[in-house]
Amino acid sequence: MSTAIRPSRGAPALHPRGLPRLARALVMGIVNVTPDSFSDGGRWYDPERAVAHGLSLWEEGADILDVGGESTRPGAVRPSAEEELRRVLPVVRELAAAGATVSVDTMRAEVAARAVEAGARLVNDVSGGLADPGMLPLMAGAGVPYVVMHWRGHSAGMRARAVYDDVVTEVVDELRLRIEAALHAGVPADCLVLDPGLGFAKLPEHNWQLLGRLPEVTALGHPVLVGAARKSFLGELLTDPVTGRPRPAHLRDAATSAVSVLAAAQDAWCVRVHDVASTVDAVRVTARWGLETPAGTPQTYPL
Ligand code: PMM
Repeated sequence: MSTAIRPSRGAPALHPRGLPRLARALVMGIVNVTPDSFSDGGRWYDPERAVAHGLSLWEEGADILDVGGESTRPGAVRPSAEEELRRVLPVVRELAAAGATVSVDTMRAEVAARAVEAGARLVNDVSGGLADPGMLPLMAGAGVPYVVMHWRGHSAGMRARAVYDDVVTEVVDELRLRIEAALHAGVPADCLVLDPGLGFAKLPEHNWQLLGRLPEVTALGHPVLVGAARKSFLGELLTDPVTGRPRPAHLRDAATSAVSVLAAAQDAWCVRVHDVASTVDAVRVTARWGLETPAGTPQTYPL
């Protein structure tokens, strides 16, 4: 049988509790309130600008806005908890008050707790509960979905940890351990979302293997989030043949869209991107196409 990618369904089969349900992959728009993120470093650092940026992504059709106050790029210095709270809380509060579905991108239980109080409806923890021992107990009672990403440590030592015999098997095994830890701590199963963690302790070839074998991650039985947005493995792929320079981050959106479409066609639940408007169009096409395949499900939810 051919292993070619083809849209297998009209809608992601799995769906975390309490979040909007659509007949397509959801689109999470990125709102970084940081001075130093690799992809948009400093552009939205001021909370007022971050809110305005979030609202424009919401108008473009984002299903979720992911507000983060800590850059995870290699070598980034961690802000204090106070500084992280100062960055994210006003932005979460205002976007939630405006009616947006807001997610908080944090590894700290305290920040997650305060953000949920301020209206966040999803906690996105790139450390999968490993960075802060308070996170899983918090998520056991927070009543909102929780993204568990594959992670092997803070950004300072990330490259040295990008060592695998078989990256997909190891990421799946390590995610399974995080699921067990979360369930053991009391996090409800229907709140758990998984993420292979593209670029986190992964070399480009590791990211491509994870994408090419995404069904092994979805087979864990939880909704899957894919975050490829403008990451350096795309920049490396699109290296200029004349100058030998990688494609700069702000010119990686078309490549990101291609990843989003292919991930959606492989039943990803959500894609995390900067370029919301064209990604929404792209995942709607993917879902519509999938309705016509033999495995397509009747369309019960909006497209
Ligand atoms: N990547 C970044 C930040 N947060 N969260 C999840 N769940 N998955 C990711 O891949 C992810 C993330 C780093 O990218 P950014 O600096 O553009 O936010």
